[in-house]
Amino acid sequence: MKNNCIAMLLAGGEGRRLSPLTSKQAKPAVPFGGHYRIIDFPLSNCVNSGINTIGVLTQYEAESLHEHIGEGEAWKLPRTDDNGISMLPSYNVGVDEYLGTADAIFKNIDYVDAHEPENVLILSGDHIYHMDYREMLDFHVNSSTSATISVMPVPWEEAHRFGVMSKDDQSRITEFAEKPAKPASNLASMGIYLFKWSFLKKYLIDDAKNPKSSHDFGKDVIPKMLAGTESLHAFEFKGYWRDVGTIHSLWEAHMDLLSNSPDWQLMNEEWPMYTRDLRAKIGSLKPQAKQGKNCMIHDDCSLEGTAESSVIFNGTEIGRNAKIKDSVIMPNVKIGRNVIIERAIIGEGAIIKDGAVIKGSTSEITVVAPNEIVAAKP
Ligand code: ADQ
Ligand code: ADP
Repeated sequence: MKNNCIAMLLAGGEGRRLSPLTSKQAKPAVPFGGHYRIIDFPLSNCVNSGINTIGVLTQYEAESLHEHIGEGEAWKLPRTDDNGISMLPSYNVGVDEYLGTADAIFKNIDYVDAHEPENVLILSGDHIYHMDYREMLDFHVNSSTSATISVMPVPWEEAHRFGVMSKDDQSRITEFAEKPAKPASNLASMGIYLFKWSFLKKYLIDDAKNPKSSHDFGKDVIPKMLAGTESLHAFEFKGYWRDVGTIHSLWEAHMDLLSNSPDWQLMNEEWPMYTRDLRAKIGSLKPQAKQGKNCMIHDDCSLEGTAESSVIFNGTEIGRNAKIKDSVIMPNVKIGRNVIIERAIIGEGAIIKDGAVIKGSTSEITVVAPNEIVAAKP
């Protein structure tokens, strides 16, 4: 069946910079925002944008994503012959050579072909945002282009973490550099691409034949396209978007949830969020709990101590006289009495014993690994 646009969601990265949160989990499966996982953002965006065919490309710790997504019912997208969420492995088990993001799509050309899409939307599994992809698709179609990259300005000091570019007054991309040491622009690629499938397929096949390529979109495929005859277009996204690939950015994105900014509301009736836990409905997060000042605390946790400026996930227990501040407490964490936690991220299932003190600094957020046991210093 002819399908105008399908999405391919890259969810296989190892997420080394999010270590130790990613030691047993793929980066897109890391908890976010009280009861979600990072991958819920692009998946919910697809559902809300009317994109109902999604291939999820897995690789590193794929099990954690399979467990979360299951058959896709939570997103109302159970797999049928024509649409739904499909889990697609992006490498051959037993072959340990690691290839990049473009290779993951290349290895699934047959899946895309089977849907005969006009356009393919490439998404990342490590971004926090609400975006109506139909606006990008309209821009893409109206510009009669084969390739559109979503872009937004980022702070200059962070530009080196991104692909950065320049564009002309027709929104055509004139220069692109992937993670340059000295960025010439702060207009960043959001790693969200919309391609005419016939155009992308040709470049993927060429790239796969190139032994010098690392088979990555940002490093290899986009620069090759830019050197070709067709122009690439930049679609400027106006909204909240954060790449949460580092511990600091993951922590900051949680603090952004508490800032009550009019530009960014996680709970938005017009843009519902879906996740595996069906209890996760609008309203079940309390922005102000009785013991919590400026906190987001899941209904399903018990708080005997006090919390300030923190996000506390489901299933967490916080003991008497414990003090939590500027922190992210992931699901099912047990925190004992008289514990002090400041500027930290506590991984899922960790146990913090009575009297333990965990403090980050202004420059560094402290992380406790999932399931780690932390005792008080004698
Ligand atoms: P990065 O974020 O560094 O830069 P990278 O982490 O390599 O890109 O990959 C993006 C996504 O693909 C991630 O969600 C990751 O999990 C996943 N992934 C990586 N390798 C994969 C594989 N082999 N199979 C399946 N999934 C895989 C990119 C762009 C930059 C841009 C930033 C914006 O390259 O130009 O600025 O995204 O965040
Ligand atoms: P990070 O940059 O934090 O490591 P990513 O998951 O986005 O997070 O991966 C970035 C790089 O890590 C990739 O470009 C690749 O070089 C390497 N990488 C990702 N997954 C694997 C893997 N399964 N095996 C080896 N290297 C990997």
